Amino acid sequence: MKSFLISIIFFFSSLSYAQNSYNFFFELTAESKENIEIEKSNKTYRSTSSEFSDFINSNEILQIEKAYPNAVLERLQRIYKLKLRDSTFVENFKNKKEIKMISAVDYPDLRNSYPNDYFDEDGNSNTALDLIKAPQAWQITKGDSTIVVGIVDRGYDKNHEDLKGKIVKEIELGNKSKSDHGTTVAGSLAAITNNGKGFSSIGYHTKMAMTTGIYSLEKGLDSISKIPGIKIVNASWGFCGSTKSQRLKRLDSIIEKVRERDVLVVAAAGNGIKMRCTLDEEEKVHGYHFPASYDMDNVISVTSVGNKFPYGHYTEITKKAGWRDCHEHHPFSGYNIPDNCHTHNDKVDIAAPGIKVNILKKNNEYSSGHWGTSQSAPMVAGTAALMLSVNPDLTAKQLKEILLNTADDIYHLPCNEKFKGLIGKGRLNAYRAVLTAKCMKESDGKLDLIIRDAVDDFGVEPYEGNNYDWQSPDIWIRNKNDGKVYDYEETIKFSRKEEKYIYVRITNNSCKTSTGEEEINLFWGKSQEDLAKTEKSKNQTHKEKRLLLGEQITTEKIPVLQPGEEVVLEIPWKTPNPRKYRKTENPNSFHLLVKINSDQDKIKENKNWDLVDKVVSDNNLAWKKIEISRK
Ligand SMILES: [Ca+2]
Ligand SMILES: [Ca+2]
Ligand SMILES: [Ca+2]
Repeated sequence: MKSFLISIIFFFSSLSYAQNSYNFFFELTAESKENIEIEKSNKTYRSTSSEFSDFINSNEILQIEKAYPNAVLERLQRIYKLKLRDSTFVENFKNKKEIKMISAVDYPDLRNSYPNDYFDEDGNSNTALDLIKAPQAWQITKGDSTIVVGIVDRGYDKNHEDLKGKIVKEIELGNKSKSDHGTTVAGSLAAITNNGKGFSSIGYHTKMAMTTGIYSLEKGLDSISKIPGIKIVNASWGFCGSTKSQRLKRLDSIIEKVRERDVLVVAAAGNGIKMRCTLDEEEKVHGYHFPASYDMDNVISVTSVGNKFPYGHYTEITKKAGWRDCHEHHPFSGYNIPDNCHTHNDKVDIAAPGIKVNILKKNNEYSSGHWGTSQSAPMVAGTAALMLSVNPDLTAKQLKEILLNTADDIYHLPCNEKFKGLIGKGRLNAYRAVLTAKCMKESDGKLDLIIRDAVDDFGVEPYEGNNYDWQSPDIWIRNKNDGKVYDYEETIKFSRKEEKYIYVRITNNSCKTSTGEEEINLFWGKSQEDLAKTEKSKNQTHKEKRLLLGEQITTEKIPVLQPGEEVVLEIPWKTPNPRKYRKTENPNSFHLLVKINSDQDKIKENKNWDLVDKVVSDNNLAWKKIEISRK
């Protein structure tokens, strides 16, 4: 009874301690590492630099220690773990010249590897560009300023600070229009990126040409597709088809000429009922909208998906739970009809974010809550421009085929089940499309499968981002087997009877298709040190005080993966019981490690390396800290 009481007291005291501390990692600069060695003496911290000693002790520090004491890699030796009583003191560390970077454990600092206009004022990333994997695509190419995408529209703000110099040619047709629609479309396609203003755009360095004025838009399509060098035209407009319509007949003959010129037309599918095209009420299918709905090799019809909310997030506006990949109702698309969405029908080819997206508006203004397939189409057109920058020989037909064949299937999401076959091949995956385009032109013939250490790990070895805790976004754990829908972890509630589910995402980051013989090893360890021992002694478990501190969970085959393709593996796991670890420092904390084994993509070995050295040095290894609660 007595020992039971003591452990209860210990539990509560450690809990209150945890509530009053804030954890950070900081990295000393390479120069200052020579002069600063931090160690504890009595209750204060000492550094070889007395000025630095005074500084650290003035910040109510609870603890400083080397984050990876056994690491061999020089950079890892400069990283310290810091525990502060008051989080506001972190500002002092940010300003210190000896400190290269400081970041909180759960707040990844991505500013070094992303464009400087990728984040809003609150530090939130551009979720639409996250979703289409734009940052990964930009690792392959940021586009080419000699590639010009045509836009057929009415009017735009040529002096907008985030567009200036981007529109290299303008064709005026008819009288001037007051429309601002072209500003929004051009911004979504290729707003100036990494200029510290406004937003980033998928097209990055891509340039544009635009037709403006009050005129027939189909005439604009004809004019712009004649410009030598233009191989992609964006049409964020359209009209309903009727075989009797003179206007459609005119467009029929123009689109035929555009095809002969080998120009790709990326067209908005339409904004649902508001477009007033005939709707099949029974089937809930929208009527055809042109040019989007032409069944041609050089025309792509683009509808929308959301980009913003995690699945199950209820929004007051739609009175529904939505998700970033859902083609879903929104209240603006027309006339309060509950099931109305942006246009979906059997002519739609692909979907891209078009709900709650960022746009440019005239007079240097911006908006972050915009909707419309007018914004979805330019994301596809901008991706096509990146593809041309790595493979200028691609035809319109090839561009379309690659974009469709590399799209991510989103029909398995419950919110999209009712749209089966009506929102195209899936959601745009810019990374996979651009990589595939590049691989058609050149390949080094080497396989490279990856699992990421952090969101800003693009497979480059070693990983040198600022996410010091290596919180892999490619490993997550769920209480139920729903992890292919919800790709983030939750706190696991221990159960004696039920298995929990680990999810592991593997991506083929090379031009070589994998064989299907590659596999993963999955380990768990109580602490990072336990994990290191478990990994080293292969399949053997080791015991201390009759406690299991880690073991291999499973070995699993990786299916054949095409360039840029990913797979999510689902692994059931009977978790350890955290109650058995109640006398350890962090009873609920456990670690998972994934190792990719492949004859063609071998893990780098160095006998001096600790596990942490190996994890950052090789993209075949990643780990994740997880929590298992007692009930
Ligand atoms: Ca910008
Ligand atoms: Ca690899
Ligand atoms: Ca790694």
